[in-house]
Amino acid sequence: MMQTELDLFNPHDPLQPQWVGTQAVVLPGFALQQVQALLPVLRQIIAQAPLRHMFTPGGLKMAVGLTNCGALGWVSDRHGYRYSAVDPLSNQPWPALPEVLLGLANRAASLAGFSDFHADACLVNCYRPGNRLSLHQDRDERDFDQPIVSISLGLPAVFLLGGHARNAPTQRIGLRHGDVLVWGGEDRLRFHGVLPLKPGSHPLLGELRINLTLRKAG
Ligand code: MD3
Ligand code: FE
Repeated sequence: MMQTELDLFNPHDPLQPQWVGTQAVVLPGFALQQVQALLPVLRQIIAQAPLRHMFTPGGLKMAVGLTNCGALGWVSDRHGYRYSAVDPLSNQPWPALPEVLLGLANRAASLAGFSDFHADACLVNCYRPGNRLSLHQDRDERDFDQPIVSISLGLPAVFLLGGHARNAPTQRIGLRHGDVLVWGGEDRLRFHGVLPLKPGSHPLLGELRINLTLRKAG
């Protein structure tokens, strides 16, 4: 890969895991070798279960577009947040969770010390420039002992990692195309969010950031 002057100032070895919590790790570029296989699979999922803007229980339309694959999919509406076995747009099951994603997520989880991760849900979040995700906890899953694996694709983003209280200080973590994160154990319920996406165009994805989050929801 091409080395630029900027890389000389980057304090992190691009292949070295970065522990950002005792059980939270960023694996820079871990998904890069799978990207060419992931993109057509992702297109197929979105063709079957289109990206949509869900409403929060408070009646606000979410800026981030989303869809799901796997046995369970995360949905939000006036009634609340929950996992559903069917896509409410089609009343059909969500597209299957592809092997290429499961394999990648299991390898990442193992590296982080979670050797028996059994993902049954993958949330696809699609950000456009200006879109943000406000500080929240992921608490809709049944088993908080199972980790969460996330894969970032397309435009870079700044991820906010907070603590166990909403008002705890946050650290900023840059996430780039191909980076994989694993969160588990005591870091599993930390508040987190994404700052507004900066304008830009990614050579493969254009003016988009896609984040895939794999979980065991059921
Ligand atoms: C840290 N997505 O879908 S993924 C979400 O980039 C979500 O789209 C963000 O937060 C995104 O719920 C961040 C990384 C992530 C996921 C779950 C976490 C980080 C986490 C749970 C606890 C702490
Ligand atoms: Fe989250």
